[in-house]
Amino acid sequence: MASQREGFSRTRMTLYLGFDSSTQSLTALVLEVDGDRKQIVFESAIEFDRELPEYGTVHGVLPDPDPAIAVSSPLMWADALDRMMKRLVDSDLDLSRLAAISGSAQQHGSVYLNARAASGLASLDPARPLAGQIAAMLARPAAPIWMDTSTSAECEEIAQAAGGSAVVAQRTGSRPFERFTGPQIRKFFKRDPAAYAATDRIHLVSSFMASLLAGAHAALDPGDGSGMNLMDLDACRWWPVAIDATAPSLIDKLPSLAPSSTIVGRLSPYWQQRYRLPPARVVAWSGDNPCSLVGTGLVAEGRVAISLGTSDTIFGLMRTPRVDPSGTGHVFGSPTGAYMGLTCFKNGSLARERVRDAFGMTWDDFSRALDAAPPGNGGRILIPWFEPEITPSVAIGGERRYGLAADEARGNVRGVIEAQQMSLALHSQWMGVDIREIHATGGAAVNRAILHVMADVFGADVFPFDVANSAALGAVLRAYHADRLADARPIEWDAVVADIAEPGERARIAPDARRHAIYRELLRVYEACEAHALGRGPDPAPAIAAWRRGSG
Ligand code: XUL
Repeated sequence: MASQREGFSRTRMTLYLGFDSSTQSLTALVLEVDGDRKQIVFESAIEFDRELPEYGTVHGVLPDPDPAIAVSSPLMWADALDRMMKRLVDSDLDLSRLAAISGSAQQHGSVYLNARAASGLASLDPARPLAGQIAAMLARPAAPIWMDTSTSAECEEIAQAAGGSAVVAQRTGSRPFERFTGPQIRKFFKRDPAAYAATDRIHLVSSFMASLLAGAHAALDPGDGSGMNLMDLDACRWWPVAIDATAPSLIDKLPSLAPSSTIVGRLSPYWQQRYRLPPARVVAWSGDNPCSLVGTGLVAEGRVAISLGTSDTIFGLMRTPRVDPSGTGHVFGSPTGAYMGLTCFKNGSLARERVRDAFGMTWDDFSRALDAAPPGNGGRILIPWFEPEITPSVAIGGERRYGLAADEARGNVRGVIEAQQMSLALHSQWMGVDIREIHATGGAAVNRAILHVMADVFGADVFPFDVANSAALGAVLRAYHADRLADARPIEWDAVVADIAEPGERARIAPDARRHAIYRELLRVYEACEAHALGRGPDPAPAIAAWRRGSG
């Protein structure tokens, strides 16, 4: 009897696969669903620099003498996908139960394919590795990614042609931003018109990866489409004004837009034959931030997540879109069909690493140094723009220090973490959320010393998420949600995230009221230092001195 029951339940068990193609690695998660029970049964990551050194990336980026340029290799991403599939079939999972696959990808990056791609993707040779076959389909070997800051002129041109930055922000959710795909496309068209003309399809990283799985050009979801400065956010359609302002014939080169839950195809014969995989549904991929929204359980308004990854981001769901009047934030589509507000900071994990490495520390040393310096750092401020910054917009990198010596280990450690958290607090005020609860994710969210500073700066409860990769978790949950919808057995979003993308009360980090009071005052000092560093405000020394007197 028992074995019969087991046998019955096994047949109902379904597997879902979610990827996250991020700046520095490709992660895969497998979710097993058995009735209401969900669990992650496989998790693996391929780190590009270490495991695919033949592509020559540093932190996932191809080195370039110009610090404003950041490009990567689409072939490396394809190679990682191929190798990850091999890892999956070499595991002991019964992949015949695989029902659907989806994915998350770094936002804004673009892949340029020629006219050979349409037939080439459909007729890949299963005996040969993927990357070598994709090479002939590229109209441009390199893919510009979100870290690129080289398109200020194009942002200006697009804004002018489309009626001004504010109009672009109102329509697309963001003013023209250097890393956004439209300005990147315009730069490519201006620099290399012949290669632009030979481009048949411009994918985002997300729709490129989905196309590799489906063996056909895949549609783009509004979550990632809204990171292009090309999509009408309300209508979820391409906005002709922005398209015309960007490059000629662009409309013919863009993928179609479709809701996030769209099944863009079935796992192609290439994968079925190469790895004996079933014809699982391929669900539209989305951007890492829209996926993380689901992966951190933010399917209702009022809470925010902070992701401490290569970039640091703060985001939350919005029922109705509110555009940032200061022009630093973004409104993206959410996979749930609503919207999300987001602010992105480029000097995230690489800035933390810069400070750690400058003093030859391990992460444990770093945490100890952080705890050893007092909250408020004695009024010593570090503005951590080691690289050109997105928020606020800083074209030429270079950190600034106020009352802080460059060789003072503890002060610099405390300085970088406090600055990042104060900047997150300052530049997310436009979202209008009274932040009481923060879901912390991304690699650095395992560091409780950092999360204590986060809780104290925001005066909010911080819940670290168990799965470091909330983007991959969001992707796999999206696969589950879309598969149920396609089977005409729809499931509500709060049921999708229940028991798996919910904060654990035990891990809660509560703010300290006294420290929060210190940061409330220090935030104004930080703001003054930032204004000064941007050349928009007076010397903040009097503000720092006044804070020191007040806190002493
Ligand atoms: C968001 C952004 C980054 C990337 C990182 O606008 O640029 O968070 O998505 O992968």
